[in-house]
Amino acid sequence: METTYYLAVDIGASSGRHMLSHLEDGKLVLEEIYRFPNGMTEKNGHKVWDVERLFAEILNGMKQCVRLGKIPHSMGIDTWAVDYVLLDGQGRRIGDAAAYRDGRTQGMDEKVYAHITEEELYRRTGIQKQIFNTIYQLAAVKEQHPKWLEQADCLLMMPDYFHFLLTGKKVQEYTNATTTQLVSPVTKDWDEQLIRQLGYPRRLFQEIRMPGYELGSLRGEIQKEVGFSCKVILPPTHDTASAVAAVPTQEEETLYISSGTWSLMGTERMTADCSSAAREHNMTNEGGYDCRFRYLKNIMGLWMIQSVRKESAPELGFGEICARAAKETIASRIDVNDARFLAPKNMTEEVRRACREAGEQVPQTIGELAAVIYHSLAQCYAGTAEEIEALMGKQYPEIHIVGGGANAQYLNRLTAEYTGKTVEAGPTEATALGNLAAQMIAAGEFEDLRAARACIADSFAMEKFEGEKGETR
Ligand code: LFR
Repeated sequence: METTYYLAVDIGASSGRHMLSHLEDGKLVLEEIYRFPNGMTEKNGHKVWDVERLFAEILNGMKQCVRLGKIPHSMGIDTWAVDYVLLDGQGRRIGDAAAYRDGRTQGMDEKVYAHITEEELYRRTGIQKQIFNTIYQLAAVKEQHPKWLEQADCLLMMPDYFHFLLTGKKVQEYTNATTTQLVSPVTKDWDEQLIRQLGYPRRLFQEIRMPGYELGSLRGEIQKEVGFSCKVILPPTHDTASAVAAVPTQEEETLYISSGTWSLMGTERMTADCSSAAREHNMTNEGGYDCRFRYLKNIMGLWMIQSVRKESAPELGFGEICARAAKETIASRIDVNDARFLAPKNMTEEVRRACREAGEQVPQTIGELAAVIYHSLAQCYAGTAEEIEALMGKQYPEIHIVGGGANAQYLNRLTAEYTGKTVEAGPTEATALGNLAAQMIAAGEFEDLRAARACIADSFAMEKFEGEKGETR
């Protein structure tokens, strides 16, 4: 029998990859066929994404399928959330594709709250306040480039834009749409009244479609360029939604951390919790696969260590950095969720400044810096686990850590120690696996999410770290 391949294009803030998958003896086989770097660039004083280059890389990776003789039955793209492009009536981009860490959203919360209070906004959307949410980004456009909003015919989130370039079809995938903070968790559709209240043109927002939706086939021009045709099936296009779909568990409520540039820690719920308690804890209710809610919290994550490495020790691998950190005894801790670490000019200096201001020992070497960051992250995970347990009214004995960060054994060990819980690390390719799972469910390879998760658990090795609270503190 011929093998059926599926292609996930998974683009994160620091790199993108093409992952090809198929089933063999009931197990998922995953093959990385192409990888490319990503990162924000500066343009006209703003942080932006180079979407032209990203799309060229998407096509480059697709051509690799032809070289390997493995043509996918379907493909789907996932990326980070909240960022978008504006298009005119001819489908041409208006302005640059701004990156969420760009400073133009500063103060935009107040602009939004002039139309709707923060409390009411949370009650309506269940989305945590992050100054980079699309709702605040659009407030910045309204203030700084009102013409763009007038000219625009359509807004597409990043993966929807790439899907549009591939197929010519404009839709808005649900999981990523919820990160705009303009979607109702009840109707799972655009909150028309909210959009009107804020004065954003309604025409910008496209029809929302659930993961698994068949968008169409590659446009003729694209087929010619890459050398094949295949279906485009919407995965959970928000990378975190894909990662959560791939958490290898059969339990309905587990605690997970999707660990990458960000650490997203939370659980799944079948209904959103838009209570004031949830808002005060800055929990979010992002849309997930199968209409589940991703009840989670954004924690600054490995972005801090990636930045420090780039500035202070680009020659060292993360493994070596962890090894050096493990030898340090420095006791300084920082609040990793402080907005000062979102986009500092220099992360190394910002971490040192925070320690200095708190009267704590100032880390000097890369080992000391990494020790402060990793310990502070693990400490934050422990605090967050307690918050989630209090809000959910239950205890979780285990944490699943998925995504690239699950490779950081040192951090996994610290997490087990600080939380006192068993850490199950892996799979590291959760984002791509969730993307692929949605495609394979759509193709009938798996009956449902539960079956896909069981297969993922069976196909990849996990590493266990037993927690004994107190050891590291
Ligand atoms: C992780 C992530 C987070 C989102 C942040 C910004 O890659 O998608 O879930 O809050 O990036 O988009």
